[in-house]
Amino acid sequence: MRVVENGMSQLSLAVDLAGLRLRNPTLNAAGVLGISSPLLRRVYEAGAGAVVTKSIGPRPRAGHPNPTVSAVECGLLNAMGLPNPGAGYFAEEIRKLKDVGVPVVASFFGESVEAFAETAMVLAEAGADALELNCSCPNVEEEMGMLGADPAGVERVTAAVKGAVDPPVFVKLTPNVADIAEVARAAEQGGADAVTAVNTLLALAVDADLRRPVLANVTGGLSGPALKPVALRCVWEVAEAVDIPVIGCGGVSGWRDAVEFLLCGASAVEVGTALMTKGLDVFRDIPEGIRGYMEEQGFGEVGEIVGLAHEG
Ligand code: RRO
Repeated sequence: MRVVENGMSQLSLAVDLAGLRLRNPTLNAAGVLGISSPLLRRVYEAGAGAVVTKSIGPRPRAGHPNPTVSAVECGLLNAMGLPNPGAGYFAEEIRKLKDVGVPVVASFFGESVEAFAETAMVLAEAGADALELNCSCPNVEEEMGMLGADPAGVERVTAAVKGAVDPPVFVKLTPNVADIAEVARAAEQGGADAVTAVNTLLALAVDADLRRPVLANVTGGLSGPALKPVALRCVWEVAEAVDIPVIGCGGVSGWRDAVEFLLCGASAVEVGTALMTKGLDVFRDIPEGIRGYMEEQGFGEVGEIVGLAHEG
């Protein structure tokens, strides 16, 4: 309900994500503009509620050979292959962001339960306000496997990370499973403070002239507008399955998309591919658009919209 004081309506865009207070419900998605402190600082200064780093592993990793990205109908295909400078190096980038007051969500991965926990500890020690456990990258090697498709594995890794660090832990889920609700429940069971739904959808592009797949890795992850209806369905199912907050991700490019995710049960949204097509202005436009929607519809707080499409 909107509070009216001295004739002025008090409308708040602030949200609480498992104890992490954001000035508005937008973040960048992991992997987009997240590889250095100056870039992430720009994301925050453009208006994001908090910033999310590129997924960081225990040690430096080169990633897959080129081509690693391809524009496809209504989206983007990537097989970056988890390139990152390693947690030891990136800890310093997090410290620089904390020195200037930027709320940081550190996305991370490991190739074993121990590596997940150790990487999380390094990033938490550096001052990350929250951690996003990435068990859902579609571009991992066979031997690493897709942890996010194994509910028992997700529960085990989440519990190990929760036992190792203090900041809230968000678990990022993959849409590449038959039952995403089951994996979300496993994350909650392991102690996750929130879940992010979703990572990219496993996909492929082929070049008719070359008669070969476009990406050197053959398959990649699909993001952007093509992913949005899948992501909305995932957020819907996850929101019905768990009691922890859900962060929506997948094809958010304008305020209307963001509102749709909130209505399906997301407490905040991550924006990825749209940052490449529309630029940093999305972090001004989306909060402004949500504010306009709230004014028009008579809402005082973002939380009042969350999950409304499930009612009635
Ligand atoms: O680096 C990547 O290839 C990558 C990652 Br870690 C991820 O989580 N999602 C994605 O689409 N690409």
